[in-house]
Amino acid sequence: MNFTSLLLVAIMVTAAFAQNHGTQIGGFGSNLNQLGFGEKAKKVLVYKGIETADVEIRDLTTEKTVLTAKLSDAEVWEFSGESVRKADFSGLNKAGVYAAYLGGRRISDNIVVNNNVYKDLFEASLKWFYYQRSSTALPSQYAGKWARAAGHPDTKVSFYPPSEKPENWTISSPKGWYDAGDYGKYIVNSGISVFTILELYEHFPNALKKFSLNIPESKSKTPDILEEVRWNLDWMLTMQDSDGGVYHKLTTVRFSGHDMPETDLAERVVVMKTTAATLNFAAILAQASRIYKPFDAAFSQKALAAAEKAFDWSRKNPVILFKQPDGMNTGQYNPGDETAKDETLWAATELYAATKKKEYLDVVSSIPFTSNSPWWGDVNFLAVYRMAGLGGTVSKAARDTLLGLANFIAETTEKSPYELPVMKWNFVWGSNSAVANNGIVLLHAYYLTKNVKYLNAAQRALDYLLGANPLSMSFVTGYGNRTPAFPHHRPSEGDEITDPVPGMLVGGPHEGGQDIKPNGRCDDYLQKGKPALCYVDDVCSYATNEVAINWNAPLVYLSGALHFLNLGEFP
Ligand code: G3I
Ligand code: 9MR
Repeated sequence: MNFTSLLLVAIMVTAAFAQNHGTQIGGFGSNLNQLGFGEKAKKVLVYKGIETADVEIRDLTTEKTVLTAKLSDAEVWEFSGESVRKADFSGLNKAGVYAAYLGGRRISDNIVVNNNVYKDLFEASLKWFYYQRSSTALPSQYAGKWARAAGHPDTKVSFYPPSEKPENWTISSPKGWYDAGDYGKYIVNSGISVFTILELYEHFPNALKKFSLNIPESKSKTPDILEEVRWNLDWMLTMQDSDGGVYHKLTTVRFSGHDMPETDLAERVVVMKTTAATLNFAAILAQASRIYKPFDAAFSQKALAAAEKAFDWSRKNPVILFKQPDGMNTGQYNPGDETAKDETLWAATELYAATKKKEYLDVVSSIPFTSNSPWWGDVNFLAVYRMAGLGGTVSKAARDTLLGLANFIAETTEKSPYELPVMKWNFVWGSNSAVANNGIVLLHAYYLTKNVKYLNAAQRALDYLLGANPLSMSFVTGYGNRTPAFPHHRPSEGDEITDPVPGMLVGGPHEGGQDIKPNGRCDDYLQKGKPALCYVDDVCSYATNEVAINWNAPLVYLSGALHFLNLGEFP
């Protein structure tokens, strides 16, 4: 092969690499929230250099130094192996655009300070759920340049394996949100996702009644956030069998190609009913029956009846775990969830909140609260949130549990060299959602106590997601200075648009490496012992760079709550 051919091959290989790899290069040498801060918020930057001078914060309009801050002593952050120093410049509380300097050299991205700094992010993170709608076209009037045709009508869905149902058995199960980067619809993952968004509405109803998402239902009397969630609730209701049990998921038998929804024409199927799915369903429909009552009384009644029927089914079928049928490879939402005690507790709290029936309180009292931030496989803490707000003896136990975990997370944050609410066990598949959920625990504690230490630590959770991390990147598509360009998200890959759909939180770093295949496209991005660095901005990395409804929901909550708190609202 002559030189010219060799050069051509080298150029092509480089281009291919660049086409699918985001190469994140840090900003000016420090890491901080790339969107900025509310005026009264906690403000921290993390720096890796060794200079001893003070950090100067300069107003970029006047070029004057408005504040100086000392850098802490260097400490090693165990999750990245970096030696870092931090500077707290929370005294900067005047709206404006600033930057940090050290010894006359600029060391930070722009630092935007104003009380509306998270509005667009919150709106985009919530609007993303509209982009995840199945069974409908997304016209440009609502979807802008990410408009697309309808996919997956799901009006004739079969059962899998087919041998377990009569021939030609089908159900109609339209609507609902695609789970993530794939086109599956999963009840278990809908549970915590819907809860989290509805919890934000319950905490800031007045602000959210006025918040438009520019969706087809925006002209109705029902708040847009509730109209968007309704798209998934309507689907969830179609997944309940006549006996009250709920099918675990609706997907194709195998994951589809990375194309647009309207091109994915493979047979769609539902699979076995499970206890976890049925209890997630019961909890969510009970919660929805309370929230939608002022807007749609008939739906509220239907939701509550379905929830009670689902709970009854679960009492007769207490441990039916999902088992992936032979030949199927789509998402499972199990293993990882081998008990239904947490779902039973959560469903009972929501049914108690909706009905005040003693039979549900008796179940709640029979299952202990546990102190783990919630995720799809452990929803015990969602029961803690619900009961903490209800009053009574059980509520006291819930509040104690909530504050116990919040104190641990806040103390971890204060001791962390990065001043982050991040623990070793958070570095799992979907680590960014674990950090976001830590932030939600902290905000619930802030609401209960008004102790600003919880608010400050919650701010650091959002800071981490938006740039205060060793990769010096914002993990949200389109929001920040260095953001994911190649998320594992079929519509973003399949459309002819360079920019990925905006407002999506990618899963984030962890050492699992489940997407690394020998000689595969997803070359080895792992850095052993440094989980905070194990991430690659490449479509191949579904273990670090996919997006999911249970990851965006806590971002919606965290960015929305901090936005409304910045505006002076309080639950
Ligand atoms: O529960 C164990 C824990 O005990 C253990 O210490 C830990 C470390 O090994 O693993 C934990 O199990 C993990 C489980 O998530 C719970 O965190 C599994 O290893 C891990 O493989 C599993 O990953 C899940 C992944 O699907 C694969 O099943 C993710 O949580 C889940 O978010 C992801 O969900 C997928 C859907 O199936 C399909 N749609 C896309 C979506 C996002 O990638
Ligand atoms: O796209 C799928 C993603 O949603 C899942 O989280 C992931 C793990 O279950 O699987 C992805 O699908 C891949 C499959 O697992 C293996 N062949 C390549 C598929 C596309 O990346």
